[in-house]
Amino acid sequence: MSIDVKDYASTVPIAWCPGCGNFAILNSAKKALSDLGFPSERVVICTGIGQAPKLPHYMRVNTFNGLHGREVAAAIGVKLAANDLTVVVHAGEGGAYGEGGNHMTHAIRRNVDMTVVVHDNLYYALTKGQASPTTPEGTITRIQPDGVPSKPLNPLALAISQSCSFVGQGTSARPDLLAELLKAAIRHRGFSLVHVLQTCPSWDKIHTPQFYLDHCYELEPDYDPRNREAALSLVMTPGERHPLGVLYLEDRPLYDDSVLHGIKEPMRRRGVNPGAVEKFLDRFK
Ligand SMILES: Cc1ncc(C[n+]2csc(CCOP(=O)(O)OP(=O)(O)O)c2C)c(N)n1
Repeated sequence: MSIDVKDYASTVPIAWCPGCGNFAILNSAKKALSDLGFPSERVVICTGIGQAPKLPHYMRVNTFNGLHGREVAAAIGVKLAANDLTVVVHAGEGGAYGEGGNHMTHAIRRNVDMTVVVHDNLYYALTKGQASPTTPEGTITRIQPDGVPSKPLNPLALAISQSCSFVGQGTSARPDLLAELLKAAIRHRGFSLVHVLQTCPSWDKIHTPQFYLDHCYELEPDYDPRNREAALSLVMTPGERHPLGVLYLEDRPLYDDSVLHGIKEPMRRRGVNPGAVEKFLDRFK
């Protein structure tokens, strides 16, 4: 049964720039949870620092706001302690692929059951538009006046190459499509990466909503996301047009299951048994 989107409304004034793509992503995030019928108390959104990480401030939902780039690490802890909750991360591409690239890579490899939504606006937006891991090579910024000297990271190829269990791409210019993608990602059991091509009216005059409408296309219904070679070749030759939808799917055992040894009860209901802790420590004597 779906839940009224208004149930996720927060009274915190929104501090994003007018026209920011984050507004559309926020609406898609609320719509996805409302369509899934997930009450706000069943969801935890973990974030770090940046414009994207402000998202859960503008929703009535449990949240953990930690350090820049450490949102995925915090989310793993939350998921293992509260394994009955739905854990979602919202991060900028700077936090997710730059400062937090290590955590992201290893969380993908481990396959923790969570959804990571990366708002890729191509810049470090909060700190005034420096180049981020995905800024196109040669782009001139106020900090890179001679142009960005490095090639941009290819996060989709990285995720697929590491057998990420769910890899999807959406855009803030197509919020309804993004809401559907988020629903599929959250429903998926395993590590889901949703890469969102996001507009940033303050630092980027090129990648406007119209740009993404013109340069993105929906994957054909007969596209097979379980074909690894096809998925890799799709994202290794990015070109001018960006595919939207579920790019890659792989069923893998969950890290959560292997470390929790079948325990279904969340930690807050299990309580602490000092005898069990001592017994556990005895194994290392
Ligand atoms: C470890 C660490 N490095 C750098 C910073 C400074 N810092 C805070 S937010 C930010 C940029 C955020 O960019 P991004 O993660 O892409 O999110 P956006 O603001 O673009 O949504 C930076 C560089 C920090 N707080 N901590």
